Amino acid sequence: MTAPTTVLLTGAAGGVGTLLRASLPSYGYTLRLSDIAPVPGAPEALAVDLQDRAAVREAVRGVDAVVHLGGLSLENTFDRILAANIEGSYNLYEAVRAEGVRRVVFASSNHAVGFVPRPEPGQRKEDLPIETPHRPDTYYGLSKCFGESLASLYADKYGVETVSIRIGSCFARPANTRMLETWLSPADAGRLIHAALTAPDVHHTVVYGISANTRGWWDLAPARALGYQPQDDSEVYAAEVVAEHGELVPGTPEYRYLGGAFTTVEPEES
Ligand code: NAI
Ligand code: 15L
Repeated sequence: MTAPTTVLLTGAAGGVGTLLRASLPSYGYTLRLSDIAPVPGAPEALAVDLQDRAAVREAVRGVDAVVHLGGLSLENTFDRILAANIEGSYNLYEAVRAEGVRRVVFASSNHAVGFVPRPEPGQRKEDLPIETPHRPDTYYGLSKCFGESLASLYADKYGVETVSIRIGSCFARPANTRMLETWLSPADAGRLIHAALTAPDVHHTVVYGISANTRGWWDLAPARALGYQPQDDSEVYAAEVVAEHGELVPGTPEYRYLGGAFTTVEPEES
C-alpha cells in the first residue's frame, strides 16, 4: 500500500500511544491524536470518547489510516469492556467504512489467546502458530477476539484492510520475568506499526507483536512477512530481571499460561 501520510492514533494519551507519538513521525507520518483523556503536551489532540459515534466519525474523516489503541487495556467489568472496547471498536470501524479509510492497525492482545498453555522448558517443538484458536483469559481478552472478528468482517464485506497485532508487553523495558518472553520494545513497536501500515494487500492479517526475544515462543513469521524486522531482544535485561524477580515458578499462572496472571484476575466492580 502507498505509505499513508495522515494517521489517526486513538488512545494517544496511553502508554503505547505515548511511545508511538515519539517514534511514528520519524517514519514520515503526520499524526492526528485522539483520546478520552487529555494527551500531555498535545493540546491539539481530539477529545473523543469511542462511545460517541458522531465524534468518532469526525475524528477519522480525511485520514489515510487508523492505529486503534484506544479502550480499556486491562480486565474490567463486562459492562465497561462492552462500552469502551466492543462498542468502541464497532463505532471506529463503522466510521472508517463510512469515511472510506482503507487501513486500520488494531491493537489486539496476547490475552485473546491467554489460556493457551505455555510450553514446559524442553517441550517446545514449534513456535505458537498464529492460527491457534482464540482462548481469551478475561472479558478484556474476549473484546480483543471480538475486535479481530470485527476486522475480518469489515475486510470481507467492505474491503477495509486491517492488521491485528496481538501485542505481548509493550513497555520501555521488561518489568518481570514473564515479559522476557512477551516484550515488545518501543523501537520494535514503531517498526511493526510501520510495517503494518505499509504492507500491501493485507486484507485481515493477524500477527504476534513481540521483539526478537531469545525466550520468545510465538511465531513471528506472519509479522516478518509484512516487512517487520525486529532489532531488540529482552535477553539484555534477563540477568537483572531474574535477579529481581526469579525464574518462573511451576504451577503459577505465569508458568502455566501465555496470559499469565490475567487467567486468574477477577474484574473489580468499583
Ligand atoms: P493504556 O491504558 O495506557 O491506553 C489506552 C488509552 O485508551 C488511554 O489513554 C485511555 O484514556 C483511552 N481510552 C480508554 N477508554 C476510552 C474511550 N471510551 N474512548 C476513548 N479513549 C479511551 O493502554 P496501552 O498500554 O497504551 O495499550 C494501548 C492498546 O494496546 C490497548 O488497546 C491495549 O489493549 C493494547 N495492548 C497493549 C499492550 C501493552 O503491553 N501495553 C499489550 C497488548 C495489547
Ligand atoms: C495487555 O494486553 C495489557 O494491555 C498490558 O497492560 C500488559 O499487561 C500486557 O497485555 C501483558 O500481557 O503483559
